[in-house]
Parts: sequence; C-alpha cells; structure tokens
Amino acid sequence: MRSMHNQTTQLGFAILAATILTSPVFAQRMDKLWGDRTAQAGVGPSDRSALFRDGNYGMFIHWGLYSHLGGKWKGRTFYGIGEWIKRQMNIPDDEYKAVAKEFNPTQFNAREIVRVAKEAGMRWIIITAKHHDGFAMFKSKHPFNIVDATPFGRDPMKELADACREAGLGFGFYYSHNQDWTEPGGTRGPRKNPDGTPASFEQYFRRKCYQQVKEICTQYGPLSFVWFDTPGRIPKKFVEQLVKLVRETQPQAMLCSRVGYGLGDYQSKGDMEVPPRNIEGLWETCDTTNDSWSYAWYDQNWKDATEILHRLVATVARGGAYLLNVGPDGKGRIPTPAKQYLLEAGQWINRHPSVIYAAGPSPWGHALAWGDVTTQNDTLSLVVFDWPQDGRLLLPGLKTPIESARIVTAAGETPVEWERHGAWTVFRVPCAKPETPAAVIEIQTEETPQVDQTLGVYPNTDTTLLVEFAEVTGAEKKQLRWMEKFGEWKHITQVGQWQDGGKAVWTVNVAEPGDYMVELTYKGEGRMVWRIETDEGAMLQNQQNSATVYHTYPFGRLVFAKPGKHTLTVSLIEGDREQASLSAMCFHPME
Ligand code: JFZ
Repeated sequence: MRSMHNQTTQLGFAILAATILTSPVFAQRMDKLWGDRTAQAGVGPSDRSALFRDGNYGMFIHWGLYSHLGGKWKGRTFYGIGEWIKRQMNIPDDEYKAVAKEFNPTQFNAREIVRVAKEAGMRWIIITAKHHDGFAMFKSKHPFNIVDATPFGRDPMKELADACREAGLGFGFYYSHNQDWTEPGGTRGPRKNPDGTPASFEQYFRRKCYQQVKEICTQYGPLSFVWFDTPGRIPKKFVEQLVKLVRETQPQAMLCSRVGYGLGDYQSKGDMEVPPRNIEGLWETCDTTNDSWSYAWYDQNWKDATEILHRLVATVARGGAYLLNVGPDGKGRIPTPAKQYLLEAGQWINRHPSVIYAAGPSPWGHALAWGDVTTQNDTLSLVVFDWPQDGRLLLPGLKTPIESARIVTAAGETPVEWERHGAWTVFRVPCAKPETPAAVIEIQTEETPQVDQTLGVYPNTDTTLLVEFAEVTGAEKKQLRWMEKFGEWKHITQVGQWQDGGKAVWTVNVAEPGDYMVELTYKGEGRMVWRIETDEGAMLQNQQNSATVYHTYPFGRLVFAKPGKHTLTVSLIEGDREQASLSAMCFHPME
C-alpha cells in the first residue's frame, strides 16, 4: 500500500512537472530568460561567411570555473546543464568566487584540443570566454579571470587561439553579454555595489562587458566568430555598441543571431535540434556530444560516431552548419568518450569530404527513410545510414535523368545500376552495407536535379511520417518545447486541440503495393480511439492507451493495393480531445 501511494505521488509530480514544463506560461518565462528566438539574421558578405558557409562543421567548447565543479556542489549534484550550477544551486557570490583558488587545469593542452577538432573534421572552434557566471577564461583587467584569480595563471584562450591559427582552424569566442551573475548590474547579477549603492546594467556594460569584449577582440588575433548569447531584454543601444566594436576590431568575424535585435550575420537555431525541413539563409544548430554543455561528472549520454554523423549530415542537408560541443573537465581534458566518437566520425568525413564541405542542401527538403542527401552542383550524395537488406535502395521523386551512379568507399568506386519505377528510382546494391557508419552512393544527374518532394513509403525500410508534413484541419498543429533536464531542450511538432471531425492528412508516394504494420506516436489522457484511413478505403480503427509522455503504439496492418500517390488520414474518434497530441505515424513493411 505504502509503495503504491509513493508511486501515485511520484506519478502525480511527474504529471505536474510535465504540465508546467510544457505550459505556454513556462515557455514564455524561459523565452525571457533565454532571449528572443525569433531574431532574424542578415547575410554577411561572402568573404566573411566563406568559412561558415563551406566548413559546415565546428567545435563548440563550454569550459569555465563551473567545469571544476563538474555538476557537484558540497556533495550534492545538480542534474542539469553544468554551467548553470551557480544559479541553480544558489551558490553565494563569495563562495563561487573562492572556487577559482582551486581551479588548476594543468592538463589543458591547446594543441591536443585542436588536433581532436581537426581530426574530427571540424573547421573552427568557438569557446566560452565568459559564460553567465561572469568568470573570464582569459587575461582581463577585470580581476575575476583565470590568469589572476587561479593558481593556473596561464591564459588558455591565448594558447587555443594560437594553436587554431597554427593548424588553420577558424577561432571564435562565446561571450555572455547580457547575463552576468557575479558583476553588479549584470542581468541576474547583484543589484547593489559592494558599497551599497545601486548598480545599473549600464554600469556593468561600461565597466565590464564592453571592456572585456574589446579585450577578446584585440588580444587574440583575428577571430572568425563572436558568439554572444541570451540577449534577453538588453536595450538595443548596448547591442549596437558591441556590434560596432566587433565590426571595427574584427571585420571578418561572423556574429550569431543571439547578439540580439537581428544584428547577427547568421541565425543560431540552438535548442540541440536538427530541423525537419530545409531552411534558407545562413544558419547553425548547436548541439552537445552528451546532454550538458559543460562537463558534468554523471553525464554519460554520449552520441556515438553514427549519431554524430547522422546529425551532421542531416543539418548540412537541411542547409545549415553544425556546431558540436564538448565540455572539458576541471583539469582541461576533453572526456575520452567524446574524443573517441568525434575522431571516429572524423575518419568517415575524411573519406567523404565532399558530402560535408561546401555541400548544398538536399533537393528533397527533408530527411529520407534510410538517411539523407547532400549536393555538389549536379552530384547527389546519398548518405545511407539504414542500409536496405534486400539489395535495393529506393529513392523517391527524382525527376532528372541520371548520368551515372556509384558506391564510394575508401577502397574505391563501384558502379551501380538503376531502374525507374514510376516516381521511384531503384538502385541495385549489395545486400551487405558497404561501409559503416554510413554508405555513400554518388549520383551524377544530367542537369540540375529536380525532385518531387512527396514523402515516400518504402517497401524495405521503416518510414516515419511526422505531423510536421501533414495537412491539418479541425485540430491545431503546434510546436511544443520542454526541458528534459534543466537546460536540455526537447521539442516536437504535434497536433492537438482535436475537434470532432479533425484530421491530419499526409500525401505519400507508395513505392509498392503491400502490407504495412502501422504505429502512431502520441500522448494524451486515458484510452483513446484513433482511425487511420487511406484514399483506397483501407481503414484501421482501434483503442489504445496513452501516457503523459510521447509513446508509440501499434495499430495494426494497413494494405496499399496500388503503388503511387495516396492520402493517409488520421482522426481521433474517442478520447480526451484537449490532451490528445499526435506527433507521428510509422510504417513497417510486413514480411
Ligand atoms: C544558452 C545558455 O544559457 C546555455 O548555458 C548554453 O551556453 C547554450 C549554448 O546557450 O542556452 C540557450 C540559449 C538559447 C536557446 C536555448 C538554450 N534557445 O534559443 O532556444
């Protein structure tokens, strides 16, 4: 009975937490904290943006005083993004500042970090010069810095800047311009000066922020990036002054949109997210090799080489650049698993540089069931992560005639034959995957590739249809975001607010007639009845359970009698219409 009660209480808390974290009010509050996500970025002059546009892959480094704490304060662990430990654990300023006396990253080796980045295939490094905690990782006139406040006494930013230049990598600084938790007047910092007088943001800006940005822009040679973060409600005049300063001192540096007021050169998507559709313009998505940005002792949720490559290739295929973070520990070392997987991914990139560097986006506009596509002029690189088992790789919608096709591996090139079946191209490939983690098939088209972007349903690969790609009537398609652990964002496009007769309709291109096992992914409350229909009159209707988190439920067998274009319609027949939230439908070909 007792444990039952405990479980119920825990479940109650979980539901409450989930409700708060997904509520619009909470999202708004977090938006205030994290700043304007809708900021539009302009496009920089082509010379300035060349590294960004063509490199497509950079290393992000979160490293600071918080790395020495590693997610733990006085024996208690903070299970969230490690660089927020001071604020989330309410560590008093004087105690936090005292940590500097113990921070001695003697294993820091700039050349080794640069070697890892370079061998990983990354083209630049962006590192935290100062994060929200206010501690400068560079030599500054402000005393709260690594050279003057720690036994280490070296300037690691100087060492890293030099090592990057030596190795031909781009180099840039992250600088928290708005939040400063330890400087009077900084956002979320002390409201009063030590003498009791009130501190203004202007004061923080003049005495610290502007001076330090000048220091990072003048002490470390040419910078490729200045990456400001969390503008929040910082007045525009301050952002303008910083932008002017960067333009004057570092004319070739790219600014990300998080500087605020649309004054950046490119859009930073952030959010640890690879977007589902192609996005125009210059943009980046930043992501982490595990969950936290800065080192956290317990965080072992590493992305392996396959996952790193899959996210990188998908980001490039959507038209963006991938900024992947590592968090060196308090001694200055990149955690071994991160290093290992990055290097492994780098070996693959080294074999297939044209898939990544200066590669254009996928003409399909979205991921395909087995992987993704990047381009170089009239050459398509099909990057296949889920290799088909039956010797046929199916490509939907390519309208342009193919000149040639070949599998490209380290051992060489093997020509591949193809046939056209309606809108589909079928490549004859070996049953065994020719390369791991991903195989590359290079296709030369006779002219600029033209594609019908209709989603495919494949006879030999599982297909997930996201509601993102469905036409919705009588219900509401909306993005939900929530934090999993603190600072770890999850987001999903879902369809909620189901009215009677509400529908999500996908148009798909079915390669072959046949039987498919269908699943739906949703959350909700209580048991619900969903209906799935095709334009051929096939129908599935069944009751399933639901949960407060997204879960995938089997619905049964659905038959397509004819190949070609079809519509698939999902509707909610019975159940809590307020709570129902549909995110995807999945098709598994049946044997
Ligand atoms: C910010 C920081 O608060 C965090 O510590 C880390 O440095 C990260 C890279 O950037 O966090 C953000 C900022 C913006 C968004 C999400 C997290 N966003 O736009 O959704």
